Amino acid sequence: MKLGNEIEGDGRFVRQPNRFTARIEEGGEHPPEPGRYQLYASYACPWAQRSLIVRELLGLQEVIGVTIVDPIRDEKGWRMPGGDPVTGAEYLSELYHATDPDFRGRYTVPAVWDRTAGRLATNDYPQITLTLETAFAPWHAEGAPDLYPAALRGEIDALNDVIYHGLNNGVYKAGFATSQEAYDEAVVKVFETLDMLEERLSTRACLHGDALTESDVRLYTTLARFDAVYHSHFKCSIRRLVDYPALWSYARRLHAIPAFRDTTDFDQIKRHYFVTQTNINPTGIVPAGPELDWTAP
Ligand SMILES: N[C@@H](CCC(=O)N[C@@H](CS)C(=O)NCC(=O)O)C(=O)O
Repeated sequence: MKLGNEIEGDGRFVRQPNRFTARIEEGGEHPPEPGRYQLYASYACPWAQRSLIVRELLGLQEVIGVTIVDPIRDEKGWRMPGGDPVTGAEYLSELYHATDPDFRGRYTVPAVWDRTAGRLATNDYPQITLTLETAFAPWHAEGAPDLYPAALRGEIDALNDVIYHGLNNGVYKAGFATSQEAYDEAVVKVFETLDMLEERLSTRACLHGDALTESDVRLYTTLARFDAVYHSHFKCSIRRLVDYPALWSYARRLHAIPAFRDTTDFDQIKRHYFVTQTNINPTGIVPAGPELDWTAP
């Protein structure tokens, strides 16, 4: 895995900016329409799983198509086994280059292809779920949850920011650090964030009260990977998820919801991180365990 210019001189990992950030919005270049957009996602990737969860929670499966990539990336990046039925591409990189022939970064999931425009509309992962929640509201299934209620948006955005820096991206900062100082700084923040969330969830069912929101989706995808991957592979080893009673019970409660469970594939998650990220696991050996019972009541 080549992080190239994403490692700073002091060993800190600084994530590349999202290259395609057009909004799917009414009156814009990419208007929301059923059948027009194809989501490229990997079950292994926490950023991509967010969009798979939200798509299913909102009942948008017939409105937004999905192509799932192979969990093991080769030197050409994410591959679509048998070819992508929508574009015919074999590699996701082809869609990046069809959109920007000069693209030089990592070809990342999630990415959304506009079939009418014949180009990628966005790979801006935090915006993709918000777009499904807002611009695609006319196509939400009856009774679908409101994951981004207008009255809570300020609070949701603020907490998402803390969760992103401390945890979602915090585990990557710990895992990809190439200096002790950069690792120490990141790992402490990961556990400070988990401690704060443990306290918050000891008095409420979801992060913003009783109802599920965008913040819960974002937290879940990191928790689902924590003990299986981040604890060992990213050296986030001060505590495990199962050592946090409120967080572990919350994670299992979310996992019991079909949109979360159906899109969580522990085997693909483990194989992806341990086999693909040879910068930190050069042998590519996938560890056995840990044995966790995600279905325990
Ligand atoms: N788009 C973001 C986040 C999405 C992301 O990092 N996805 C990972 C998988 S979890 C990916 O597609 N990586 C491809 C690569 O590193 O070549 C980024 O550029 O960092």
